[in-house]
Amino acid sequence: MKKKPFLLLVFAQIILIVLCAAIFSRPRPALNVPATAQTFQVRGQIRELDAVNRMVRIAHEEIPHYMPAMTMPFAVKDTGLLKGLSIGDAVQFELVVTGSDSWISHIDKIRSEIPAAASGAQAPAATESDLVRLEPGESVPDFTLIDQNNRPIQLSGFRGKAVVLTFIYTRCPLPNFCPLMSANFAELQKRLSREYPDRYQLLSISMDPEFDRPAVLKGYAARYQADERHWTFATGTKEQIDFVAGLVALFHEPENGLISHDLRTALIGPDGRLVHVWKSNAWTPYEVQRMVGETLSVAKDYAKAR
Ligand SMILES: [Cu+2]
Repeated sequence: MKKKPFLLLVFAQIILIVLCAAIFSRPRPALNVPATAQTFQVRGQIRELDAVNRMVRIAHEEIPHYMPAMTMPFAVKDTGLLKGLSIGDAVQFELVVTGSDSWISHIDKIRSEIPAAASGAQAPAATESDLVRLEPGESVPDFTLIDQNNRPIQLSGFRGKAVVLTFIYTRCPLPNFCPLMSANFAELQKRLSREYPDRYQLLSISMDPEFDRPAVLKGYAARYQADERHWTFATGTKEQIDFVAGLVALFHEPENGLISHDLRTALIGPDGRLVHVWKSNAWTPYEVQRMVGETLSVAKDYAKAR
């Protein structure tokens, strides 16, 4: 007679344990392919491998209905995928694209690297993207661009504020590149407006000055609810953009209507000196907010001490 409630209790406990296990052991969703994701099978050749930043740069063939043939950095979530691969290898890979992210989920070598003698170049010890022209602490040379209202802006015009600048282009199709930079800046705008109103400036500089004219940037700014008082979108001539990009060694190159590029986000102190450069998309608004706070408090102490 007593057995039944006991069994029920055991049964309930088992269900509870299974439920807990299911909740806590749920695989990180990023590793799964969400139902809404698109996947593409692509062929290409490896140009750069960067396990630290979970990135592989591939010169790839056309991805029908998505992207022309170009050389692009792609994210990998599992760096184990890069094991056994070398620069120069011909590969076949699966690209997953969701509304907010994109990454390589599978990659196979189809032909080993083209020998150095044949390709004429050994894998470079330091790639261009490792080089930052300016070092932290150095004064950032002044530059002039035009903003989304077609008005000239100068870096020196933001003196006294912490400036966070990044590079984007409005037609960028990869959710974890430019769209992520802009989404992160939107979040930064919220955080910094709360913490340090009027002591900061966000600056998104287009890498596509031919297409991204002020009116285009104005529409793009609205999409991210940019507050014009704190967040400027800038364009200019190709030479002007190249100058600013060169300061932080941003790689960017037009390719078949899109732009092959990597990422640079820089923090410049209120004194116009470079504080830090983030070289990938692996930064968070929280991290930048903290560094902005430190920079501003150092500047304040310095002003007091004088
Ligand atoms: Cu982009």
